[in-house]
Amino acid sequence: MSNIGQIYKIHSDFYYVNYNNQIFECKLREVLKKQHLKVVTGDFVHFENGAIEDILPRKSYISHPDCANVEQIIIVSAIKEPDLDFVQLNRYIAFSEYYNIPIKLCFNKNDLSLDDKIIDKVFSIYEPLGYDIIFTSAIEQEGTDDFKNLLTGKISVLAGGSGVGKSSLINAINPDINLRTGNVSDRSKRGTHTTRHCEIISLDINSKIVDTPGFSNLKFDFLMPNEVGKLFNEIKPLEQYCKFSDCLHIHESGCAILENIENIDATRYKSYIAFVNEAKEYKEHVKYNGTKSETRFKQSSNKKRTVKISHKKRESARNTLKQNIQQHYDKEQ
Ligand SMILES: Nc1nc2c(ncn2[C@@H]2O[C@H](COP(=O)(O)OP(=O)(O)OP(=O)(O)O)[C@@H](O)[C@H]2O)c(=O)[nH]1
Ligand SMILES: [Mg+2]
Ligand SMILES: [Zn+2]
Repeated sequence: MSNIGQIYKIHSDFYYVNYNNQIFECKLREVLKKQHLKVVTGDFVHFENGAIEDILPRKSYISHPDCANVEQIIIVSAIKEPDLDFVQLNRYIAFSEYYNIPIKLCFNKNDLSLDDKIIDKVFSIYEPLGYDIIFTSAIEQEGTDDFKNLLTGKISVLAGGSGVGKSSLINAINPDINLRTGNVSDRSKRGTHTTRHCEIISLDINSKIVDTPGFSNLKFDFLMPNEVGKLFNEIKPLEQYCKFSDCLHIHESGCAILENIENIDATRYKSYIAFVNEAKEYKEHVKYNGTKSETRFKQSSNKKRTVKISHKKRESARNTLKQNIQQHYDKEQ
């Protein structure tokens, strides 16, 4: 009889499975390898005698980095060092929206600079979009109770650029964990992430957090330009009122978004346009090379798995896109 545990960390060919808070080092069964089934951090798996036999259906999946079954994404930004970059933040938000996972926003390093202007700006842009917002300082232990409260009872993942303080925040609420953190100026010389792997950390019986190396190199080169608006909470509800159903909200006549442009924050709209342009490049690439699945994403791996994991009825196009992203990243690794 095999047991069911959760992958808490992967190192090369070794999969570390948490079963009743005991860790088992496992390898993949040949049959899984042959099926090209990819096991990722957060997956629930059947395992026996050091071998992983099967993956259970996923409740959620995100790529870049790969992890499964997280219930919320906490996007961490630094107010300074590195400077707050709204387009980058919007990129993380849009990416998380794509995966349909609830989003919370954490603004860290508020000991370095916290004027009311920044707080007002952050609240005025992101509160109406429905995102919970907290301000923290991992170093001064400010707002860390709010951070802890965000995590209670859930499996969360931390997203955000390198050096914003993700690992430091986890250390701040639980010093026993003592994750490695990096120095920002060293990092820019090295250009590497201090955290290299995804790892699930148990904070208490109900709360788990996945420390990640950030979600690096996110680009909207996997979806069509007219899908980008769905990732923006202020654009999505208006789209139905545009005169043309394929409206990209850039210069079209009868565009409900352009008619309402004064109610949309300029950095949000600028981010939208930037992501549409990335998606346009992707569309051109697809047009030039033939169909999406035959060109950029050649591998057919994970096809079976993706069908199995997507219990929710989703638009078939969206499903195909997700398969494509996963195949794309599988190929890259
Ligand atoms: N002043 C200040 N510095 C902080 C704060 N949080 C983290 N730092 C510093 O920022 C640097 C980066 O912190 P990390 O926790 O390693 O950042 P990270 O987001 O985990 O980075 P990666 O693992 O590379 O993705 C370290 O030097 C920390 O000491 C904070 O609240 N205030
Ligand atoms: Mg880190
Ligand atoms: Zn429009």
